[in-house]
Amino acid sequence: MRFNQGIGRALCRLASADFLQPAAHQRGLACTQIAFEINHGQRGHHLSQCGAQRQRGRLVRQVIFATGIIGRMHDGNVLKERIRGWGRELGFTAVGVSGIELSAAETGLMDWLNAGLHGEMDYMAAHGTKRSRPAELIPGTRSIISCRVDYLPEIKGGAGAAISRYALGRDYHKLMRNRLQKLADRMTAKIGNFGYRVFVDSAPVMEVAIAQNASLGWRGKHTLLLSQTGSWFFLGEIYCDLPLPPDTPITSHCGTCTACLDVCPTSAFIGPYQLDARRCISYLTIELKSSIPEDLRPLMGNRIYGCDDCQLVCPWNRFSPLTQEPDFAPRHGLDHATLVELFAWTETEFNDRLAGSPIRRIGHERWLRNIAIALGNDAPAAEAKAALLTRQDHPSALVREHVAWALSRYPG
Ligand code: B12
Ligand code: SF4
Ligand code: SF4
Repeated sequence: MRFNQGIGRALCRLASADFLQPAAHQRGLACTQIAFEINHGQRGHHLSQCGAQRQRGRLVRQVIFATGIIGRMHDGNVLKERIRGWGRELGFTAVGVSGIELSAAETGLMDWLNAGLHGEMDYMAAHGTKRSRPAELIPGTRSIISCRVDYLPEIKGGAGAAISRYALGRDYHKLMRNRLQKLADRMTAKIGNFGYRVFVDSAPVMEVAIAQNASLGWRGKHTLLLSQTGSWFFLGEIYCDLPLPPDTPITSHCGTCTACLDVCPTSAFIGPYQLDARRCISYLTIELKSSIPEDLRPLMGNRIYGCDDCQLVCPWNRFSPLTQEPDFAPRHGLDHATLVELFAWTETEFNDRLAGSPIRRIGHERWLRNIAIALGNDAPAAEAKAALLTRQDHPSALVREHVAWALSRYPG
């Protein structure tokens, strides 16, 4: 990545682009002159050079005009608003700007890692301080553009398998990455080359802390980012070398509410804002590769991929908009499928049907492991027991162990 050009070039191109040009021309001032002067802090020098070649009255008008532009642009606020607008046009539901100072989040991250609350998610500890120091990850980073995409789909629901809402449709990584790239391309087209990198989830990036700084919401006690239009959204970022002015963080609106902490089926919260990931059903069903601790299995109920409970109970999610993204609409009836149906999928069916879904990443073996637990938690039924029996000699020891546990919960 080239991180060698600053906001100067950006404003220069922006000034000579669509929205400033007419105004500049009306006043008989070449907009590139304004931009150059703004860019490189050589205000007096350039204006006096230009002015020396002009009438005194003309110079005064130029200075007044340029001062107005400087007032509007010198801290990048105009550019930031343009970026926000382009982001909205591309389908982001919110766009904000954060600086790169994340020292408070770094302390929280280190405490969390030192306490071992990340369990087997070694990638969370693998990058030293790069995760909390954006300029160590990407040298030259000066600002971060944080973007939100809403994912709440309309669902049929039912008494079957519970799959978290974010995973009912297509994987969001591709959509988010493409859209962030389009925003970066739009910025390049409007302001010229600048240094940037786009990130979605998997990179060592503190997405929630960044989005919080970028005013996209406040941190809910469940640790997720929350806004007055709920928390059913994904986050993605553009790290860039433009010194954009950061937005002002929003104050918390959790008040005395503790609904998310109280509802958690596995008591995964140590306290407000502190999650022991090792107990979270999202971790157990998605991240954990090995056997699921026996004491937690009965608490998982019918949740076979992720968990939405701490969000479902949040009062702010009553105001959540449904997603406008066709990609996030449920596929293959995942929003109302029965456990028995899903347990019957062969590995080929699993891979074919879940192509493009985030669920595919856990593989068929863990899929069966998770469903076996849910069948073990279900009210005993002949059909469910018969389904479990079909897998009791499965080649995978992991599957066999969970099937045996589930069968042990059936009478007789
Ligand atoms: C690892 C991870 C997980 C882990 C751990 C979650 C966690 N809370 O840490 C597991 C697998 C459990 C998980 C689950 C889920 N995840 Co997740 N996850 C991540 C990931 C990759 C990193 C998060 C992280 O840095 N954790 C490390 C710890 C240290 O961070 P933390 O909890 O934020 O800790 C801070 C607080 O404790 C704070 N703190 C401590 N004390 C105090 C006190 C006060 C007063 C305050 C304000 C703060 C505070 O300091 C710490 C540092 O900032 C991010 C993507 C990313 N790259 O950021 C997605 C991400 C957070 N996950 C996301 C989602 C959607 C989920 C699930 C909803 C999925 C699901 N339905 O199953 C669940 C929700 C569970 C939950 N309640 O958090 C989204 C959240 C979007 C949003 N609206 O915020 C993200 C941002 C992915 C994305 N790109 O959109 N996830
Ligand atoms: S996702 Fe579920 S298990 Fe994880 S913290 Fe929230 S309520 Fe608890
Ligand atoms: S449920 Fe209550 S405490 Fe939890 S995030 Fe929502 S408002 Fe905050």
